[in-house]
Amino acid sequence: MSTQPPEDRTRQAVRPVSDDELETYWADGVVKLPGFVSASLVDTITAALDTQIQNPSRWGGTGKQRSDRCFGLQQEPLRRYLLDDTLGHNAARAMRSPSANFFFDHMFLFEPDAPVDGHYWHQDLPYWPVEGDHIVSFWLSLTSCSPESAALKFVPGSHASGFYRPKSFDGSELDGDLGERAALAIDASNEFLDEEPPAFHDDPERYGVLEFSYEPGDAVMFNTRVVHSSGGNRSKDARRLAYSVRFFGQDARHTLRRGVFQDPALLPHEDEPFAVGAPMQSRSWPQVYP
Ligand SMILES: O=C(O)CCC(=O)C(=O)O
Repeated sequence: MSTQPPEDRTRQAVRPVSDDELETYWADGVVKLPGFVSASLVDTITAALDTQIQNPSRWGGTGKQRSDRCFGLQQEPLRRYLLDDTLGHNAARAMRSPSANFFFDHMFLFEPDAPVDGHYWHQDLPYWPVEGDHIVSFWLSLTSCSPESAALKFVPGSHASGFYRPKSFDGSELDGDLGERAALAIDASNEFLDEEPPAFHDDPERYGVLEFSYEPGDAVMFNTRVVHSSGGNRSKDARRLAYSVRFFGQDARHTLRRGVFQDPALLPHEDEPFAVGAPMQSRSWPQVYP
């Protein structure tokens, strides 16, 4: 039996990414990380997320497919995971950045029998008021899932192309009230492709779509520019629960793109400075590595 205090056990419960995994990530913009966190950490995170599901934050959604974000630093067991040394070091290595800051956490729940119409193929970065190459996500599966039960899929190599316009996953209006900072938004129309994302799932072979299955504790590390989606949960009895954490590195900068949704949850606090083009800084985004 381990004699380590619980917080040390948690800290060692995230494994380092291997050099081969990093090579795959750099080439494809995504790599699956089997057994990324220990079974006990899966249990700890799941229990904390279940508490969160009962008490959603102001950013929490409703319905059979819902998400919540930017809450983990306030819950001690999640905070230990999000600020874990090994996780932060993995992020810095993936970003090839001398430092890694925690950016935000994001929970995604599909209740049983929650298919989606089509897929919501998207890239994350254009939804966020951020630009730069040094930004990475770790999506952690807390339940078993397959492509039929909302396992996250990817279009490898798509991080190297332009951006599709951000839009909501379910057709609803995205609520992007930026307050007085809205006036600072810049014209970013040249960043966006003129087309909608293709229905990659209709011809997965043509696009080389990576359709993974995951066990609890498996993760994917992905570039926030890579196109990804889940096809909804067709399982009649099993939910799909996942928890993403995002990090940024040294080249990340604030931006605000005019005319498209920019997530207001991801701006510095009102009492903190904000300027388009300035380095990312906020008390919400602690440096995790070194
Ligand atoms: O879990 C999902 O369904 C979506 C996850 C996602 O898009 C993300 O983590 O960026």
